[in-house]
Amino acid sequence: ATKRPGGIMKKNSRLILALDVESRDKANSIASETEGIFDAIKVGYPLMLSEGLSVIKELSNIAPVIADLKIADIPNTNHLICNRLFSAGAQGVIAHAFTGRDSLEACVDVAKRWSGDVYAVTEMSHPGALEFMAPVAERMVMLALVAGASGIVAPATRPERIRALRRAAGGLTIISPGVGAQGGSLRDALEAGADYAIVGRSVYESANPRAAAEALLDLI
Ligand code: FNU
Repeated sequence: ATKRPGGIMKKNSRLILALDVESRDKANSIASETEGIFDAIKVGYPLMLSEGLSVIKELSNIAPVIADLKIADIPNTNHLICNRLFSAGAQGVIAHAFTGRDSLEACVDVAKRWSGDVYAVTEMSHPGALEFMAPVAERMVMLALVAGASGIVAPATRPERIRALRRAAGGLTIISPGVGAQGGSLRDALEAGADYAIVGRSVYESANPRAAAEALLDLI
């Protein structure tokens, strides 16, 4: 399970499916085809803006859902956003850390009420994250710790950075996107200290998502 009490994500495959498809039917069919493989399903703007928040409840019948809206507002607005996501059935939310302690704590306050999880974004996986995020990523990890987040998001595209952020993060859960389509290696990310790898396109764009997901399992 996630390391903060309250989390219900079971650490099994250590794989999280990023379901960035834009239709409910596609989302449900991929989630059903791959049922039992992923420890959680991450949904973000593409699916929620296409189909609304109700997809969260549907998918949560298959696996715990992490809502990835990279929440980044003032504390009151963060509070309102988190309440909507948890009441829609999310088990966890992803929030930016760069907004500072009060904003992140607002998310954690709401999450605790729902026994849910907050994952704070520290350093993103794309090249542009080297401009502003990487230089302060360790400080954002410290912020995640003091704010009481369950975990952090760290880049599978740069395993050496996962290693560094793991040193700062202690027992926080690390979830790590960038495997496959963005060039990151699943094994390297997990070996560097990620608890979970997040995988999107290399599964949902595959002609056979279940086979693609099973191929990842074989690597672990
Ligand atoms: P795939 N994602 C990411 N990098 O890729 N939430 C980050 O630093 C981050 C994320 C998400 O590349 C991205 O939005 F904080 O198709 C997408 O949903 O495997 C997923 O992780 C990666 O998808």
